[in-house]
Amino acid sequence: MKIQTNILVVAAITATAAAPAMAEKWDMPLAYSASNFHSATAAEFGKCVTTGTGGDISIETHPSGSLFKGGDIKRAIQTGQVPIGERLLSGHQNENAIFGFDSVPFLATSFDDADKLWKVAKPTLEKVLEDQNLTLLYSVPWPPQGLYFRNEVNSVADMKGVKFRSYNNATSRLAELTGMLPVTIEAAEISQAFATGVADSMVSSGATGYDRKVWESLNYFYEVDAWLPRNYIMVNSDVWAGTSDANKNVIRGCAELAEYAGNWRSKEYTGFTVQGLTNGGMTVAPPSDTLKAELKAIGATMTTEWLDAAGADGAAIVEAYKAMQ
Ligand code: PCA
Repeated sequence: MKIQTNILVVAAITATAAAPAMAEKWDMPLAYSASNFHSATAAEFGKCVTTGTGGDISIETHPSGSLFKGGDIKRAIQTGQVPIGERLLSGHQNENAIFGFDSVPFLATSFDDADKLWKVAKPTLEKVLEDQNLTLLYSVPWPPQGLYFRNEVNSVADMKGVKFRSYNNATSRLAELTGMLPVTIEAAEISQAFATGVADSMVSSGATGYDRKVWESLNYFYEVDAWLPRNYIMVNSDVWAGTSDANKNVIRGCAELAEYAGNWRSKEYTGFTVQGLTNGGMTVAPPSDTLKAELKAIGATMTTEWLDAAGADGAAIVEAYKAMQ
């Protein structure tokens, strides 16, 4: 019995030695600049995987949309052009409303609430992604979204006709409902868009305004705290199925660390970057009571519209989230 076991062990060792794992390089496209905290988190995740797998899988990140632009990253992963990548979750709201659970105005407006919403939405989202040949690895929220303008705005009437940079369906809809003119522009290109007058406003985090130095063109940031949209990291499911269990474990471990570190960075970065906007010369203020009330009403309209589009799955997410409050 003893001898047989030893033979098996030797055979197993020989088999491993005879077929060493092929080292693979995974290119990982990112839409945002290298200086952005999501990109810094992804770079560390990449290093963690490279080290943890002993170089079996080495991940190289490509920030600023240099390999694929934000809008093309998910498709590139689905079709196997790249094995892994990061994208703004709500960027796919036009495919399936579920992707927009994080951009429902005023549903979850703090990090704690965004975390609760994430926990209840995650299983549904994982299923939607799995049907698209994608496996979810981790997700990190952006800081709360506020409104940027070139000129002072105290009510929705002041927004009429303003050119507005949007980044997903919800932001385009917000522009429509406030009488603004939406134009979709990737974060990597907004400094240029504001400098040349292609857009004069946007809804985004202090982090993105800071990264893109928007004080060079814009003058006002209103802390509306409309929602906290998320980025997520996905891997092609065929590539995932072909990955050894040992390497999968390493990747899952690195993903958990990255999610934790990314959340922490996002929180820390909120105050730091909003201060950075002030230092850059911008007026940072809460919205006027009028604007606040008008935005709440628009938010209610958008919530109804999202629930209509997201059907039973969307309603279940919102109900489960409200039950946690
Ligand atoms: N920054 C990204 C998405 C949300 C955010 O805070 C952007 O503006 O594109």
